[in-house]
Amino acid sequence: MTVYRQDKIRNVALIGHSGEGKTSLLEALLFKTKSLDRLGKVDDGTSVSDYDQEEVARKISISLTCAYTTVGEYKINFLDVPGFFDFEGELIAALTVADAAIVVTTATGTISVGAEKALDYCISEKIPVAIFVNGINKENSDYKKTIESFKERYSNKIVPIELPILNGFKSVGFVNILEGKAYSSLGANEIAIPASLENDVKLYTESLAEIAAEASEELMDKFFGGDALTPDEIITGVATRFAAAEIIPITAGVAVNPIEPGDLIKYIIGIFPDPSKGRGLKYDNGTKTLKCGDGKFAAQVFKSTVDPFVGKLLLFKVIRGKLTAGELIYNSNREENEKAISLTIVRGKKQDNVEAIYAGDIGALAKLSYTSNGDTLCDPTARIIFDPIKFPQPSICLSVVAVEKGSEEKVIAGLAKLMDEDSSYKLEKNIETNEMLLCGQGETQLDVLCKKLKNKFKVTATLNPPRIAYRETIKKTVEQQGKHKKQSGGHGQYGDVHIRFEPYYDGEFEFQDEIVGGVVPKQYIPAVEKGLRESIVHGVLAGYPVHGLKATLFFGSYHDVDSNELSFKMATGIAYRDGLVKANPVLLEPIMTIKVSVPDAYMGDIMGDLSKRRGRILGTESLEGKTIVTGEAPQSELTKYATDLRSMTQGRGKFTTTFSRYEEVPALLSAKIIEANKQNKDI
Ligand SMILES: Nc1nc2c(ncn2[C@@H]2O[C@H](COP(=O)(O)OP(=O)(O)OP(=O)(O)O)[C@@H](O)[C@H]2O)c(=O)[nH]1
Ligand SMILES: [Mg+2]
Repeated sequence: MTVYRQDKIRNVALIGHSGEGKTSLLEALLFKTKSLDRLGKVDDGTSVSDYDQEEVARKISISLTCAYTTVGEYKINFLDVPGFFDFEGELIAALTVADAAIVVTTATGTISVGAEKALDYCISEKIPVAIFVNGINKENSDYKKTIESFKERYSNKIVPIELPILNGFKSVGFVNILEGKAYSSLGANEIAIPASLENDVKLYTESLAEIAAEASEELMDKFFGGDALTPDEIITGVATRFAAAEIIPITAGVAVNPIEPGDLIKYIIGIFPDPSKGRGLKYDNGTKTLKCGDGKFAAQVFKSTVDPFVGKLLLFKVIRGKLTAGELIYNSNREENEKAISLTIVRGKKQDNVEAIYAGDIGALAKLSYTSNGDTLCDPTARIIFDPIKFPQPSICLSVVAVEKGSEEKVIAGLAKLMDEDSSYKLEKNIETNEMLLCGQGETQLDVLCKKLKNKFKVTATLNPPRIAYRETIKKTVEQQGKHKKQSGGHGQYGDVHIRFEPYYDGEFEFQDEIVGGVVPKQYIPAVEKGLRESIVHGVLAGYPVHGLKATLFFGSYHDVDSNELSFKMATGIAYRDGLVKANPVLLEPIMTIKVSVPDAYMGDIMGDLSKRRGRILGTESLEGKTIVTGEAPQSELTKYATDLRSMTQGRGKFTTTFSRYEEVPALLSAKIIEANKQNKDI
């Protein structure tokens, strides 16, 4: 069996905006390196990476997929990441284990939001990142202008290492600037550098040498001493600076037939860091880092795929030591032993059995009993627990409802299983509205989950806007008698209470006993309080819980024989219903504090939009080149804010909300809510 050692392994995430060619590029690279004998297509549903039923149907990636290829003694693990913003969790998971990333972007001459976000994330996390400018064969594509746009935003970090040779919009070859050589299509033959590119090549070669020189004192001395660096020295220097995330190499090509990925594979092998030079993984709350290397086995699970028949397939990266098939391992998160029965390396949905996986490499395990996504697996005698993967917090919640009666449990169980597949969503019960809420990054993600429920677990669920947890209160003080009297032979029933209902600003509910002279006997007073506590669960307007109510029992009467606890409870209910209606009852709605972070240019739009949502702006501040708008708005106006903010800012905005307080609903709206509630009840 071939053993891939650390210095011969590359873990590369393909990231960027949706639809710019990541999955196609992966296909092209697998084909070029002969891991495939037929080039699949995303559009036909035949690509290695987009194999899931939903991916085929939607023609976009939904899940992070791993696919390896081999080139001589090298093994490259590609992680194809969905670009659609709803699947940001997959990006975070991939970049936790990748040692470098490639942003795939189209040669439109501008920077897409997805490319910008992916680059910004890599820069902030110091992840080595390169750019592949794709689609240079498309009409109106402009490779040079695209480079200029990146340079404008990321200044001198951008370093072209390859130039495409184009005939019109047809790619006929490329110049590998690192080598200073030109090749015909697919690197078939070395050719002369076209005269039209000579100037550019000269310019880029000179700047590359200077960039490489800055990698070490030795190279610096040589370079500034007037000696030219050798191609090997240039590659070493560029590799060092790339691994330190100081430069962003940029290359170009075509990901679909006729493919032309240029020398990307050569760059991955030549200048991309091997896992020992990667960032390693943090543990002990970010205070310590374990770099990839020898020792006793430790691995991080970063992706799980659920199959209702086969079970879970878990992707992991070995950080320390090696894992041998059949070995007993320990899951430090669950504190359980597991056996590595089925050990494989994966290319999309295809798995190849292996005897062992070494530090730095990515593999897959099936048939584990306790392990979930994000867990640490290790040698039982050298326990370690890596910090959890920081999945993004959900920004939208919709109510999920089982379509077929009686299938509620199946829906919940299915969603709970799928959670392992996509750890960036949550399923929670809203006790107040009695709804199951499915919370995630966007409506597409939640919709995909429902489709997966159907495909994988044969159960149908729909998504609705969540019910708002309205409340009711009163604005006026009233005194109300409630009398319950029944005399129908035998024992009768008699209870009579006078209760003062008044607004209460210090809390939800308070009961006070002001009975003097035993007009309501002591033993019945707890029944009155109990009756009130049971009543306030439903208000008199639309049945929402009542808050901010004080009830004082100040008078009443009883009957020696007929009075009992039940009668007083009944009388209390009457007083409550009759009294609250007169006490100017109003609906209250939850008000949220919202913080929206957007590039400055969107500030005006965001503020205007919040005002339209009955919101108010509390302030704005600048933070790291963004404007943070803080405001307040009713929850009912924000249920689909995630979707709206995305379209207002092309995906550049982020927001968080926290509950602030309850406030009275404006009269017109209140009437609508009450009416809608009546309709619902009538159905
Ligand atoms: N003309 C041309 N079309 C391309 C090229 N690369 C990709 N495409 C097409 O662009 C579309 C999207 O490509 P994908 O590979 O699915 O893009 P992606 O980046 O994986 O998209 P997500 O998975 O949604 O993030 C497909 O129809 C491809 O055939 C290219 O170099 N030239
Ligand atoms: Mg894709």
